[in-house]
Amino acid sequence: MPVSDAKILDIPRHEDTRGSVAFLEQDAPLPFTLERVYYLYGVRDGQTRGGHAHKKLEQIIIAVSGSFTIHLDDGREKASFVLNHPSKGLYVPAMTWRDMEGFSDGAVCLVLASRRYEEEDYYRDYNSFLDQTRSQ
Ligand code: T46
Repeated sequence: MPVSDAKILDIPRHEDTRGSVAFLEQDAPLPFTLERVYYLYGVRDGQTRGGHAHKKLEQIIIAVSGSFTIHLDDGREKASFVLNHPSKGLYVPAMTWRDMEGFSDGAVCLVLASRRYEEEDYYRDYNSFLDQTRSQ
């Protein structure tokens, strides 16, 4: 899928003097059926995550605390996003290589995913990923 399909979603929320609550429901704005939730935390200064693409998995990635940068690559075009607010989610389509860096101290990266964990869904070798994208 083209990296231009990646986009920042505004997560609906309610704010009042007590604070805020943000919520995602099917189609509002979740664009896929939710199959898995996972989160990254305790990522140390200077560490990177990602370094792979998924064949079929779609995701929404949210910085529920702190900030980090995601670099996306569809084999032709690249785009980078800074996530730094819990009211913003980044939709990442399938067949998108991602590298994540610049995690702030205490950052928590929440991921809503369209599929369960399957190692067979991963491209972990960038050249294999490129070969596949260029043959499509
Ligand atoms: C992404 C970023 C934000 C599991 O066993 N189950 C799971 O649900 C997950 C997500 C991971 N794992 C195992 C597989 C690996 O041995 O945990 C290890 C590290 O996971 P991964 O290689 O997926 O690398 P991350 O954690 O940097 O990336 C994950 C997502 O896979 C990825 O799509 O965008 O979080």
